[in-house]
Amino acid sequence: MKSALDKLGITGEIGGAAIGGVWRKTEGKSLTVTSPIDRRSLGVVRECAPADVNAVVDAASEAFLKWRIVPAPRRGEFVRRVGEKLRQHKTDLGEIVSLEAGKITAEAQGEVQEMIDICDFAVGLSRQLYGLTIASERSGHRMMEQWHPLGPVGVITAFNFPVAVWAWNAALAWVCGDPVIWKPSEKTPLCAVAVQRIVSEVMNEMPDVPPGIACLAIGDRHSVGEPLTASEKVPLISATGSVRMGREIAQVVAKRLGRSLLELGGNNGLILTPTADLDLATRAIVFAAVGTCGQRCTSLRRLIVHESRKDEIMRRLTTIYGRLKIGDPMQEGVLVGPLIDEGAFTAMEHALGSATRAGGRVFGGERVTQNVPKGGAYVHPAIVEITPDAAIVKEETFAPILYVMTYKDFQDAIDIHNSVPQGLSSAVFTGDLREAELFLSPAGSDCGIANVNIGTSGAEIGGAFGGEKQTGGGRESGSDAWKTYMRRATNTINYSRELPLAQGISFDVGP
Ligand code: UN1
Repeated sequence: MKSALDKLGITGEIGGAAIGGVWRKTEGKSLTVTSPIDRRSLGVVRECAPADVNAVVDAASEAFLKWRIVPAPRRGEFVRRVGEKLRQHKTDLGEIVSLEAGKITAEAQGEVQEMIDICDFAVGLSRQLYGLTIASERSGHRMMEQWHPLGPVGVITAFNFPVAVWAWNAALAWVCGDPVIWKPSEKTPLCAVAVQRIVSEVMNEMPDVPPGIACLAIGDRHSVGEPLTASEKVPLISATGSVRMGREIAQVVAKRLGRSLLELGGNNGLILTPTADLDLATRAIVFAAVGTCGQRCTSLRRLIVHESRKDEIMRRLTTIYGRLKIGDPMQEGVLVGPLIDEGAFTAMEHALGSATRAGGRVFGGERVTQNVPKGGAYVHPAIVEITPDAAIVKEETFAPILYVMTYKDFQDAIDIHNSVPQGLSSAVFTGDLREAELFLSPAGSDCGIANVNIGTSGAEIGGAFGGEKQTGGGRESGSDAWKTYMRRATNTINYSRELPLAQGISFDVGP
């Protein structure tokens, strides 16, 4: 039987750059991709050198000149077909996500579903890129705004959502009239290769679509990230990753007065109140804290529980944690796959060490070596009882560590909740309307995502996704996030025979 990798053309040494379906023989170093499941080799990619990136950027810039004048609904037709192809390849692509990112099958399939969903969203959007008409202060005048394509968009994605985050960006960028240049994580380039193959199948069906609207450039921050972010030809850089990475990108892009859309770290909290439905809350907490092995930007990292319910929730959580099935993510029943690599394991160990030194009580967190594939970094998810002022609680560690802290009154809970530098996702579990509304109010959660009786992770694509403070302020995916991918033109049209000036200015230059 052909493997998913074979079916999506991942064999031999793969060139690190593609312009539509045309692969470029790149000049960078060779990258052997291994699976976090067991460190077996999955494929070899020849990375880009900076010159390859420049060639890709030029192709995207050229494609832009054509793509921007294609009617938006026609651009939507391209995205519709991409969505159809993704439906056809969902199982295989999901398998590659599991192999390369270590996600359990259900979550890998869910990630491909997010791609399909955003394609559907974007198809509808392609007929709804609305501007306003605005009352002019001058008679015989009309004012309006139009949204025009912006130009090539550089999309830098992380290993933990190796295909969906690209899709949020690409589907919107394409209907908005922008080519996309994708720099995937070096940890998950084969997912990107597979997606590129799928997209080029659609291009074969639609020869009028310029291939340069879908470009891929594989390589590290020096060979690809830096030339891409520094390029004046790329008006928007959309980047997902660490705060450190975001700071660097923001500065490079700001220096050339480009636009950046940043989706950086989260340190997501959930407030568990006296009236919370504990059955719901327990399930939500476990999914958010251990799902994707704690490697989502939206993973739950801080549980802020009312002191009256701490013992009960700890009892429930430690019982469930004790029976979580950890192991090969592609095996039925497994809920926790591996960490992405040894570096992630070391970071987890460090965080647990700091927590212990700060007086935290740690449950779990050990390495798992029995009944798991050899070579992968498997861990027992950890729960740490700790005080909210411990320095480690303010940091995002990309691993399944849940810090548990208590509060007495709701205002304290909100203060604790907001006392971290990141601001992505948040939740309150309560049956009390006042608490729920306060949490969602201007004086409540300071995050980009605030939920009631739902966990912090697993957001739908229909809402704008992103957060505040060190999370970077960007919004991707649904709602009106599309506006970041376009430029707004304000137009004033004079249909009178006079030339009145705004602000009532008289400027008589004679006949
Ligand atoms: C991320 O971790 O970068 O809300 C994205 C969620 C997913 C996306 C997470 N829909 O958990």
